[in-house]
Formats: sequence, C-alpha cells, structure tokens
Amino acid sequence: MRRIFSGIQPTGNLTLGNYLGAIRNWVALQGEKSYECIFCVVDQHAITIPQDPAELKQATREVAASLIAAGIDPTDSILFNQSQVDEHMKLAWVLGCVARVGWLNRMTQFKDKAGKDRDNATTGLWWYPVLMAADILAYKGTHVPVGDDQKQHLELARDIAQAYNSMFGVEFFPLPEPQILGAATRVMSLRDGTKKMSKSDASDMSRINMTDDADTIANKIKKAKTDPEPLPSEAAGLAERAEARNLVTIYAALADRTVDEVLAEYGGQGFGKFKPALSELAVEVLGPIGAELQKLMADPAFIDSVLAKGGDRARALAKPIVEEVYDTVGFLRP
Ligand code: AQP
Repeated sequence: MRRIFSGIQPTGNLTLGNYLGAIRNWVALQGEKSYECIFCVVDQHAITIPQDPAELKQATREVAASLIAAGIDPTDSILFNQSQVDEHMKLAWVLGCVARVGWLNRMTQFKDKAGKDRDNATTGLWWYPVLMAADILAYKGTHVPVGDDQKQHLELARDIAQAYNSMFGVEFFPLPEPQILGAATRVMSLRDGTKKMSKSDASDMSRINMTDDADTIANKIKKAKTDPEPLPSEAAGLAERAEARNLVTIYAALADRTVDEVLAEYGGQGFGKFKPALSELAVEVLGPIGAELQKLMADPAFIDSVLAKGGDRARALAKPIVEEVYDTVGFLRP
C-alpha cells in the first residue's frame, strides 16, 4: 500500500496558497483510495517561531476544522496533531544524528525565515527539516503531496532516509516521493508577485484566507498589484509579468483549467474585467468551505476528539517502526 504523509502548520489562517498547493490535492488523493492517507497539523513545527500558547491551541483546532471542511474525512484518512504522537520526536533524534550540518545549512527556507539576524533564530527553525523527515519516515511514508516550496525539504528527507539505510546496512526506509500537483504549486503574494503567499506575512492584503468572506475576497483581489497591460492571449506573454501570471494561475487552478484556456477567454481584456471574474470564482470555491468551518468551530470538543482518535491511529502505526529503529541503532530495550 502506498502511504501518504503530509503536514500543515497551525501558524495562522490558512491561505489560498495552502488550499491550492496542498489541501485540495490531499482531498483528491484521499478519494483515489489507492493510498493510505495521514494528515498532520504540525504544532511542533509551529513553535520554531514563537507562538502565543492560547492562540496555538485555537489555530490547531482551526486548521483541523479547515481540513475537514475542505473534504478530509477523519474516519477515512488519519488526522491528528503532531505533538500527540511522541514517535515523531523520538525518531527525529536518531535522524538528527544521521543528517549533516552542511545539509541543513543549505536549506533556503531557513535562510528566508531567519533573515539577516540568523544568530537569533531558534535552533528549532534550523533543525525543522530533520523533524519533517521524521514526520514522514515514522510511518514509512512513500508519497508526500506538498507545494513547490517544500521540494528542498523533501529532497533532504530522501537523503536522510538513504543515509540511515546505508549507515546501518538495511533497506528500512522507503525514499519518499514528492507529489507537487495541480496548476498552482506556488501561489504568490497579492502584493508582490515574486514572494510566496504566506499565512505569516505581515500584510493581510497579501493573501486570501480560507476564512475570508465574499466582500473581503473581492476587496483583496481588487487591490491586488497588477500592471496596466491587458492580458495576453498565450501563457508565454506572462513570462515577465509576475503579478498577472499569479492571478491567471490562481484562476486556472480554481476553475480546473489550463492557463492557456483561461487566456483564450480573457486574452486582450484588462484587469477591470478579469478581477471581478476571479473574485466570483474564489468566493464560489472558498465560500462553502468557510461556512462549514464556522459550523465545526462551534464545537471544539468534537475537533479535539477527532484529533485524539487520529493520534491513537497514528501512534499505532509509528510505534513499531520507531521501536525497530531504536533496536537497530543499538538502544537497549527492556
Ligand atoms: N503559497 C503557496 N503556494 C502553494 N503551496 C503552498 N503551501 C504553503 N504556501 C503555499 C503548501 O501548504 C502546505 C502547508 O504549508 P505549511 O503551513 O506547513 O508551511 P509553509 O509552506 O511555510 O506555508 P506558509 O503559509 O508560508 O506558512 P508560514 O507562513 O507559517 O511559514 C505545504 O505543502 C506547502 O508547500
């Protein structure tokens, strides 16, 4: 059985980037039935950047509720929050003793998130990719559906799995395959087409949140940065137009069409026509998810029980795998 693992951080409102780059693909893969799916709200990753404890708990529930509202069925897929299953951290220590300092120093996400004041970043932020490798390998995950920004971390997880296997002369861990799916693998900021849309961006106008109402979505798209030219009639015409390309890509992904199909309809038209059409489409897709999310958030005890049950199912899978690792590396077990 192919086993999918993927995670999402409870670091704020989920964005359209998270939805198109990850969540929508998770729902589709769950529907294929040829995978066993494990989806995790990665709260231990979230604290690599300081978080308010009460807000972190609330965000963890909200992310879980968003996943359910978007179509993840917790009686089918396993859905839980990372800190409930100690096996992730137990395995991370062993993998951290396999990974090399130079490998982690090459990670561009660390460089971006740590910024210029690198000495002041937490060591957890630097070590994040080792924990991510453990998240996947604790289940011998074979496939990892992620947005394009996580590609480098996935390559590192493969290197770590391979290094463990060769260090101990075993074929124990599979090398997890990244699945970078759909038309919008990297949704960009609405304010700067060269920057990824991110839930922790200081400007709320840079992103569409999955919880935004119709007026907010329309206002953000109306104010999205663009250029004065009309849309081209072929994708090649977007090459030097980052903001225009981003909006057309979002439209294509939401409508399940190709960029060329979208341009065949809107080529030659200005943003005055295109932006309202994009707003309408975004509201049509996100509106029902937002409404369902509000209903789910009215019953936090239900969300907590879903995560607890998911945690039990996840632990049952991870425990024997991590036990075998501990035996292999030579830890004396009672
Ligand atoms: N802009 C994006 N376009 C496409 N995919 C995206 N993902 C995130 N942003 C985009 C994908 O969503 C999944 C979960 O991401 P995450 O929450 O673990 O962390 P991230 O990648 O660091 O996303 P954010 O929104 O930028 O979070 P913060 O601001 O907290 O760092 C991943 O599969 C990711 O690829």
